[in-house]
Amino acid sequence: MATLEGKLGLVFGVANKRSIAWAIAQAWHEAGATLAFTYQGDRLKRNVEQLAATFGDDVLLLPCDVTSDEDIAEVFTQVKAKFGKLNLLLHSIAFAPRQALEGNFVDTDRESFRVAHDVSAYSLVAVTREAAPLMTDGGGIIAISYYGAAKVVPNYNVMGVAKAALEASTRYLAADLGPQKIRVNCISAGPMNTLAARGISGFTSMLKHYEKHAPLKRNVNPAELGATGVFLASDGAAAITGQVIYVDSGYQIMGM
Ligand code: NAD
Ligand code: 0WE
Repeated sequence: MATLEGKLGLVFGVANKRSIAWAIAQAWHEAGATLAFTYQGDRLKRNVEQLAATFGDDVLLLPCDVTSDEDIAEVFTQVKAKFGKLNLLLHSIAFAPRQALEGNFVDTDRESFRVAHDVSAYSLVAVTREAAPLMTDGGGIIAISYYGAAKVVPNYNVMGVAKAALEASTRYLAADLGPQKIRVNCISAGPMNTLAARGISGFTSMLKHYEKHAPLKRNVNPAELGATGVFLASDGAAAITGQVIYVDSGYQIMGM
């Protein structure tokens, strides 16, 4: 029997087939979970519809811009109506205005800082608050982070500060919700060739840098993020909460 048989999950952050959210959703599905999806806006609806259709023709699909409290509330109203409860939630969302991801961090303007933190960190708090009352048998919540939360990665800038807030939020949420057997963890992924990485100047050389310097001398593939997502969501991880698990070919252990 698959490890997530009978589990009900909600996935935020699929944009296309390369999305980390899609890699984890596929692995959750293969492990036996039943999933619902949100998509950011009409621009992405078709993509998510087509991907979700590979799981069957009655997959729940809901629009959600995480900067909107109304959108978030409506998502959980619909999930409650369809599922009645929830076991798993994946948060795989980040955004900072493009100009904030180049040049010096010291030049980050107030609005870029606000938007990056609203979309990339506060949204985890907002969706967790709505999900918790539906997680009546306990639950597993996973967010996706990056090493720039912990160390300075050139140009990652305000996104690194927002990821630090995401990781700290994971710990505070884990402490609040532990008594309800709701676990909250981050997967810190090595660089992946997704839409969010496209057009980041120097991204290809970053992939080469990991190949050269990570202990495993290679990059990470989407199925490996999926497998970690299944583990963290499964009863095998029942005593793991508030953690940041690095899935990065070991890059994070190196000092030089
Ligand atoms: P992606 O572009 O496929 O996913 C990003 C998602 O964020 C998209 O689905 C987009 O619709 C969503 N999003 C942005 N603003 C939103 C909003 N206001 N409301 C709702 N959704 C919104 O790229 P990805 O690389 O799969 O990114 C997923 C997560 O993985 C992000 O948190 C990212 O920081 C993290 N991550 C990415 C990498 C990488 O190298 N690609 C590495 C580590 C961590
Ligand atoms: O979290 C990310 C990227 C998230 C992201 C991407 C974009 C591109 C388009 C957030 N906001 C935007 N805004 C846009 O307008 N990653 C971990 C991938 C990434 O992005 C970098 C990296 C890495 C790695 C940016 C600079 C340096 C390294």
